[in-house]
Amino acid sequence: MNLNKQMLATIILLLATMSHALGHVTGGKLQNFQYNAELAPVAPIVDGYLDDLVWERAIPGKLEQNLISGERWNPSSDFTGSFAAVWRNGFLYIAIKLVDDQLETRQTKLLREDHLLLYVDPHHSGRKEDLYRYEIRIGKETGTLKAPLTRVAWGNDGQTCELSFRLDNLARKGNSIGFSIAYNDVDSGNLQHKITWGPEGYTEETDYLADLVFTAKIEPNRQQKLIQWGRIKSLY
Ligand SMILES: [Ca+2]
Ligand SMILES: [Ca+2]
Ligand SMILES: [Ca+2]
Repeated sequence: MNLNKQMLATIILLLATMSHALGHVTGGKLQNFQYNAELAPVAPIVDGYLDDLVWERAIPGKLEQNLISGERWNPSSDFTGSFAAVWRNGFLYIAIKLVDDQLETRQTKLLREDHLLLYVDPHHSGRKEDLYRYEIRIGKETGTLKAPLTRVAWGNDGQTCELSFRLDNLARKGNSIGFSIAYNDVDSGNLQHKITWGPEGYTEETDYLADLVFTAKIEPNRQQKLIQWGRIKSLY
């Protein structure tokens, strides 16, 4: 090995060791972390109650990553949370289930209240930009909604929630958007935890967003035909 090759090998080794030593979640690690939102045969009714058939079938994503410590969060009565997402006719629908031992919703400042923090990045920039951030107060449906968020509905005293985002042709089979969902848990007047859906090691400093991918096991047209056939059959 001549000197140049030796130097090059040393540099490569150093770089490899450095990136490993940093230990942060990088875009690379997030590549394998995604939520598949499946095409729904019928859109859910955005009323805050998760009794729609699509939510029974959707696979939940769990909020079990502590954004402050970077460690896994064990679901407990202190906080347990999950979400599911489906799409239909240009809309993304999100269902959320929350358990929180002390619900704090009567403060004037958002920081002193339990709230959800979502990022929906239709342009798939992959980064946490303010433009894509949605702060959702528990149990509250009033106020102007920032596009493309079109509706927020709560049920079961703030334990269930449904949201809809109008994404038009971005909600199509195979397309990906940036996505994140976290819960800021305020108990006894102080912020206790920030729990998110994310890979191990993911913290507040992680600038990258995971992917939400629009999937469809059956082609939309074929599925629509099947539904129509079901309707026809039910007439007899
Ligand atoms: Ca519903
Ligand atoms: Ca709590
Ligand atoms: Ca709380």
